[in-house]
Amino acid sequence: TNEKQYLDLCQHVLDTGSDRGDRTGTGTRSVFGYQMRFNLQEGFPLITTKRVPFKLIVSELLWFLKGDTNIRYLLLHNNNIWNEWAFQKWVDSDEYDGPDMQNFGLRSQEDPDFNEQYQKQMERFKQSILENDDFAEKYGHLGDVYGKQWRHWKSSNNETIDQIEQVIQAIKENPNSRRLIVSAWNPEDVPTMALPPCHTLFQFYVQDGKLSCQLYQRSGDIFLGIPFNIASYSLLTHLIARECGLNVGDFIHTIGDAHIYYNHFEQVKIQLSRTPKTLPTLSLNPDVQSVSDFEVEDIKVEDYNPHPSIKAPIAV
Ligand code: UFP
Repeated sequence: TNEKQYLDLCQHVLDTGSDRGDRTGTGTRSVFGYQMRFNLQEGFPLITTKRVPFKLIVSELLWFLKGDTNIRYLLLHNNNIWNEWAFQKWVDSDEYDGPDMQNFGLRSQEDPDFNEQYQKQMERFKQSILENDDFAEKYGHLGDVYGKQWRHWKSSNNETIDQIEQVIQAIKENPNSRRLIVSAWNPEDVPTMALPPCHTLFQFYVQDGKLSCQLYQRSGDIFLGIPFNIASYSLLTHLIARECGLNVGDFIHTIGDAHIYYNHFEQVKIQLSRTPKTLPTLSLNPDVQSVSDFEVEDIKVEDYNPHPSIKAPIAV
């Protein structure tokens, strides 16, 4: 089944991975090069052995597809997953007048007193982004993230390339093409990016009226990131298929450095002890055709009855 492939990945890395240091200082067990294939006709691959927050996946993907790079849209949808990156810019600026927020990611996890101060500043930051247009313009933008590379790639003659629009045109006009690619990896931007894109590149393929998508993900946090990423790109495949008048085929997930952080081992073992449930189905508002026109309320999963969520610290 679809979900078994994810559980097999977890087991494979635990059993055969190499223990490696990493950028975050947490330590991981990792393999290099792994592939999973999800048949999207067999249900929507939202993992059921723990609850995965589908709403966050939807608002993040729609944010990318709108070409938006300002976290205000995410905050309006109660989505906090990109906050830290914008917050960093604010606390590094001259305008910031609160307590020292140096290295807030690690300190907020280790020091409860600091965490209280941090949460307070983060609330202040979020309020300002939501209520103050100038502040949102100044500190809400994340720069060269997916929305920019997908929809406003800056070319050398200062024009912008809309890769999503182009790939949709190409799928419609030339479905046999072997060049149906969207790249988020921009070597010119990478040195100055806080988080170089994990989802480096994806490619589409059309056969028998069905659209398949393969993602090359350079780095994958198997416990926290990967279930999110599987659902996000499966949803993207559905949305592009809708606009192109196609059915969905497979989502193929190829991962470079596939790792489990040391402080996720217990959680992974709990998950591996659970029996997967039936996968949910995806329901899209039938009146919406274009990927740019979808709003969060147009996208739902039905019959999602997962095991309870499992908490784990995120490596920053
Ligand atoms: N990561 C994911 N999926 C994502 C995302 C990040 O698994 O969508 F944005 C993880 C992978 C890695 C870390 O553990 O975040 C990024 O660190 P690095 O740039 O060092 O690979």
